[in-house]
This record gives sequence, structure tokens and C-alpha cells, in this order.
Amino acid sequence: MEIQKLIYFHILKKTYRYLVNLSLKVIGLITIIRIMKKKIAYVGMSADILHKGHINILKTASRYGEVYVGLLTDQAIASYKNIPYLDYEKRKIILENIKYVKKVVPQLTLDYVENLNLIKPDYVVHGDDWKIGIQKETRKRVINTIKKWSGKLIEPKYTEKISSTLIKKEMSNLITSPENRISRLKRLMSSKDIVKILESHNPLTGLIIEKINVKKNKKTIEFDGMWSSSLTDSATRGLPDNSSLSFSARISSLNDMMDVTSKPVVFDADNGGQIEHLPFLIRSLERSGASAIIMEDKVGLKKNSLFKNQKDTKQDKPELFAKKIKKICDLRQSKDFMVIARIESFIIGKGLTDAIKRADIYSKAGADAILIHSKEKTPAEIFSFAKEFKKSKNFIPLVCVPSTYSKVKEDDLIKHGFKLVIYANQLLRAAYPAMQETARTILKNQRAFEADKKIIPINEIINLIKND
Ligand code: SPV
Ligand code: MG
Repeated sequence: MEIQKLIYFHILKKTYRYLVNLSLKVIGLITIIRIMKKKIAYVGMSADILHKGHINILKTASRYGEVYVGLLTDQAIASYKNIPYLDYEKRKIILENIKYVKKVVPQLTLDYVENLNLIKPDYVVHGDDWKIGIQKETRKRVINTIKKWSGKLIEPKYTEKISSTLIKKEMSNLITSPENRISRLKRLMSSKDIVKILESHNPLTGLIIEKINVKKNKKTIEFDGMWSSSLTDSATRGLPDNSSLSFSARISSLNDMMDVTSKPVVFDADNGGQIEHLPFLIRSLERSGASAIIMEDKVGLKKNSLFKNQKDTKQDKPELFAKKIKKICDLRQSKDFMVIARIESFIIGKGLTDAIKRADIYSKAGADAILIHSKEKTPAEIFSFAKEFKKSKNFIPLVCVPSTYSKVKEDDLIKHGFKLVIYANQLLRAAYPAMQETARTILKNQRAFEADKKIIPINEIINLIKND
């Protein structure tokens, strides 16, 4: 009996040792596999202006695994704020050369889920500032997604008092170079659903467009640039919109506006003048940093397109106008300087067929976009044009000026394929009656007191432009 017990004990001991050895080997094997399969730490960022906050996040992430940066594309950034200063490729090159970064992949939306499902990172690293504000929802979706493979969210403390937005604010006095400003419009048009520009007739209105923004659905909305309008430039100087204000005078005041702003400017060049004079105009515009020229296909004495009576207005022969377009394409120094051909067929009652025929010719001549103009009360005719032109193999982006059909919403324009909307005269139209009313009030009351209530206080006007 004793011997039997001893044998059992011996067998048990052997089995126990065998199992311990085996499990040690299995654990060892798992550890080796784990070590061999490097962990991945995912960081989503825009990385436009890199600062120590970014480096802190990347450094922290590198402690958890190989750092994959999901770099937000220009389109992704444009979905919730202004497009970045540097385009995607430039930002990618910078990040790829940071020692903490293993790989840079494009993140096509503000939302991480698509990339996370693809990469299945072990960690996502983000500053803890996204617990509140526009990114709150994005954060929730990250947590729910990585939960599926037991991924963890690491949230280092946000580096206070530093962010690209803050740096950009500080830099707003350091106006961008003409080259950067020229290419910005093209970048905006390829990044946003629709680019919105507003008429500016002097540096002060330029500053309003530069700075004004509203918050809607947690997004910051602002104008993308300025329209240098022949109508409001002329009216500001007490002149009719018939080209009596010379290009040199208009470019001189354009430069004043350029001196204090950074957003792209689209220049209204009437019909561009004589083809022989175009080299001088284009040179001046590019030197100023204008992003685009809009040229209308009219000849003879210029008359504003919104006048009812257009009986003396003549359209250029499409082949001759195409020559002007081609000439600008050959002349421009920057490939990003855009030539936008403006079709006046609807203005002079020529109809859809003529407009489409011209759009094809202008597009083939090298135009970057077509402005289809209308003075109707509804957008029906420009929408009919868009529908037809979309079928053409020469289709290029569309531009509109909703002055008479101002009820149209941007969403509707987007649906019909419009990429640029020009609010062509609203700031001057706002300022003029306000100034008239103030002048009348002073006359009526024989003092300025009554006008005070409706105008900006002295303290605000003297501090409007900072002297630092
Ligand atoms: C302008 O603003 O000068 C324009 C647009 O060219 S329109 O007044 O509609 O002709
Ligand atoms: Mg004009």
C-alpha cells in the first residue's frame, strides 16, 4: 500500500513538473510573439504648424508602440475649419521626418473610425482637450471602435497656451506671400464643397471678410476670400461701372487691400480689355497675389450686367474670347492662378444652347472654371445650364453670382455642381444706406447725439485697428 502511494506521488510530481515546464514554454512563446508583433499607437492630427504640443503627443505615443499618424487631408480639415496653410503633401513630408513617427497615412475625415478599423491599433493617443468641444463625439466613436480589439485610449494632458489656431492668430499680421495666396483659391476649391467669397471695395471691408466668423452646428464658418468688384470699386469712387475706372487705379487699391489681408482675392476684369494689354494686367495681378481673374465675354462699351435693358450689349465671338483665355494661360507665371470665363448669354437673352456652346469652347481654351451669369429672380436658368454642362466631357467647375436670385441656398448650389459663390456687392449696399441715414439724422436734429445710438462708439473705432 505504502509503495503504491509512493508510485502515485511520483507520477503526480512528474506530471506537475511537466505541466509547469509546458506552461512556462507557452507563456514564453506568447511573450516572444507579442514582442515580435510590435504594438501600434495611432495619432490623428492636422500638423499644419508643428509645435511642442504635437511633439509631446508623438513622443508619448512612441512609448506605447510604433507611431502611425493619421494625417487629416485638406478636405477633412476643411469640413470643420479653414484649410491649413501647408497642403497635405508638405505636412506629410515634415511628419515622416520626425524620429517618433513610423508611418503617415491619410485620414480622410475628422472621424477616425475608418482608419482604426483598417489599422486596428493597440493604442490611440490624443491630448485630453477633445473631451469637450467639436471633437467630443469623435472621441466617443474612437473609444467604441477600439474596444472591439481591446485597444486603449491614451490621453496626455493638453499642452496649455499653445495650438496651431493660436499661433495662426498671432501670425495674422504676418501676411502670406503672394505665391501662397495665389494657390489658396485652387486648394480651397478642391477641398471644400463650396467656396464663398464676398465683395470688398477697400482694405477695411477686406479686414471684415478676413476676420468675421459665425459658429453653426459646432463648426466655424467664414468667408474664403474677397471679390474685387468692378461695380463696387467704381461706385466707391463715384464712377459708373463702365470701365471708366482704369485697371491701374483698381490694382493700386487692390494692393492696399492685399497689404492688410491674407485671404484669396478674385479680380473682376470686365472683358479683360485688349488682348494686347493682357500681359501687363496679368503681371500686375500675379504680383499683387490675386488668385484668379474673371473675364466676361462682352465687347464694346461696358455696361453692368444687372441692368434690365441690355439692347446695346454685344457678346464677343466665342473664338476670339477663347484666344484671350489661351493668352492668359500662356502668360501666367503660376499654374495656380485661375482663369475664370464668364458667360453672358443669359444676360443678353441668348439662351442655353449658346451658353453651352461657349462653355465648351472656353473650357477647351484652358479656362479653369465657368461663371454662368444671370439676372433672373430664380436660379432656374443657371441650374438648367449646370445640368446640361455636366454632361459635357469639357465640364469644369461652376461659379455663380446670386445677386438677383439671392434666395438660393448654398446647399442647393452645391447640389447643382457650383464650386464658387460670389456675393458680389452686399457690403457696399449695406454701408451706403447706413451712411445716408446717419447723415440725414444729423441734419434733422442739428446735432450728432441721435445718430450715436446707431453707430459704432468712438472708443471702438479708435481701437478698431491696433497699433502694435
Ligand atoms: C461686379 O460686381 O462688378 C460684377 C457682378 O461684375 S455684376 O454686377 O452682377 O455684373
Ligand atoms: Mg463687374
